[in-house]
Amino acid sequence: MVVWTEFERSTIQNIFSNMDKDVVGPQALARCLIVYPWTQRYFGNFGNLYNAAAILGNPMVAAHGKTVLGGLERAVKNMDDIKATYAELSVLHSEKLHVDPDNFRLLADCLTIVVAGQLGAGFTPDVQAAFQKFLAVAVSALGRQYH
Ligand code: HNI
Repeated sequence: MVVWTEFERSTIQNIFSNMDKDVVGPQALARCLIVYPWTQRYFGNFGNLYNAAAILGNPMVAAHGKTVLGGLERAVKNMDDIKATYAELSVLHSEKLHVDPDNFRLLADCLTIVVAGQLGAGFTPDVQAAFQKFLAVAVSALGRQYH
């Protein structure tokens, strides 16, 4: 089981409660699709992903970015059992969506970069460490049902 310090818990909760999810989720997913273009293959039904401007302006990307953040919020609310919280979501990504689990980390890294941009000087090394630990646990839980 993952052990969280009080600092880690409060940092992660603060980041999520203060973030503007309607901005951060879409930006993180758009960045992932732009920086790692092979991730676009899972979103063939999302319409125009032709270039960075199209991706940033695509309403389906924006909507799905919010969905992903909603998924992460469930993990924040269940920090002591992220594995069980994500069991079904992991099966979905593995068996139905066939998403290569390496991509979870790429999206997590994009989210870190967007959050760092928003927090500016507040994104200290300690804050980064807590946030990335949380994302690593979430990514690992999402990859659990792959075999
Ligand atoms: Ni992901 C659907 C959460 C990473 C491709 N994804 C979801 C849903 C949630 C979710 C929640 C909606 C499930 C449902 O409808 O029941 N995804 C997450 C989280 C992460 C993540 C928390 C990582 C942090 N997903 C990724 C990545 C990819 C991805 C990295 C591909 C590169 N996800 C998808 C696709 C769908 C999806 C594709 C279905 C989208 C649709 O609406 O058709």
